[in-house]
Amino acid sequence: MFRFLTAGESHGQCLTALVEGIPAGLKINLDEINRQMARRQKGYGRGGRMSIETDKVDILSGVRFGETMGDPITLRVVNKDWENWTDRMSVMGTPTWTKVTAARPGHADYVGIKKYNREDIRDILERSSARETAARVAAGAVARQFLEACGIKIVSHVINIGGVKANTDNIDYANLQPNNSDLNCNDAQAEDKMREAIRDAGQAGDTLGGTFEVVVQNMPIGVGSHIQWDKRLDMQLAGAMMSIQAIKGVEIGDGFDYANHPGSQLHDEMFYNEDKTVYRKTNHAGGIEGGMSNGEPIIVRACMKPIPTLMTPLHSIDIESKQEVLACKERSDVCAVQAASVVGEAMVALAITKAMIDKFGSDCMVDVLQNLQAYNERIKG
Ligand code: EPS
Repeated sequence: MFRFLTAGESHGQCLTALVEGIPAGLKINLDEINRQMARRQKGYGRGGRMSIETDKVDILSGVRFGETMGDPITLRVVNKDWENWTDRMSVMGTPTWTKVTAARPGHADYVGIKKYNREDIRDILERSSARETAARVAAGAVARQFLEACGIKIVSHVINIGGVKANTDNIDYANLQPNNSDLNCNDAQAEDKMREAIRDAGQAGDTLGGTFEVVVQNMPIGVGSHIQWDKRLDMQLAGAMMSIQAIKGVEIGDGFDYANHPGSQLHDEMFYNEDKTVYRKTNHAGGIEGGMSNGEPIIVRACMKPIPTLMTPLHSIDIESKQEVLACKERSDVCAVQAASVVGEAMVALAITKAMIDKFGSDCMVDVLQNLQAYNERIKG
């Protein structure tokens, strides 16, 4: 059993992730966790908050002398900005600050206020903020270290920002490498145009969304299962990806394009090579058949909507007076698609880790790796 939870508000004291089920005996590299944290922060189009924070993880439990013990792992990311918000975000005392009452269309503001019976939109926006994804990236960075010990790698790339599309012909998904640019796009020409589009949107007080792909390489065959709806790996991946703030669409492999062609053109034909291995020449299925990994790279695509906090605000209502007003302006980002691609990697890592642990066990790394090796031996050919 593997699971994780996060806690914390955007301008509260810290964000926390509690990760349970990582086997004992996994070596943890804290610098590598913090490298993932820095990747989430660096995208072109991020707002002022990113220059305040340098997200670093403190490990508070579950790791001793650099190795997991099988205990729940607690990860903490301190919000440096908290110091500037103690008046508005104090744990005790009486509020002295004016309430936020102008709901932003597209945000959790209005529904959250109704559902939770609150009077200040801040009680909703603090937790619905995508700042929470810092805790997910921390948890995902631990999951990635587990997956790497099993030989599995996860990479991502951005393929569309605000309608500017990268060239995605002939991508070698099995060998796709991490990209360290500020938009995580492998097409340098398109990336320049994306930067231009973000700059223009920022100047107009507007925001931009986009699309990215997360790829899982060297995935063993048969993780996930066809036997029950909630054991299907594609269901677990789609749910994990859809849970990221502002994600509105998820596809696996050819996804919605399956609707446009006959079956004869879309199912990945099977061949047998001299090494007595079954192989495919195509990967329309995105590495999953019947809810199970089929050994091809897993390809998950997600679409992020433009962030709803606009510096040229949209028409809305004041939740207190019911007057028509312009939506509130909170400091925010013009475009966070690069950050979402890093968060997407983390969520995919967490979903794959759960499915791997369901299959190969979670007590200790020695058992997991032996189980994996014995299984790979049995299914050869
Ligand atoms: C974010 C921190 C936030 C926003 C953004 C993500 O910082 P602040 O609200 O202090 O500027 O930049 O949050 C949102 C996009 C949102 O919808 O709330 C972060 O650390 O990623």
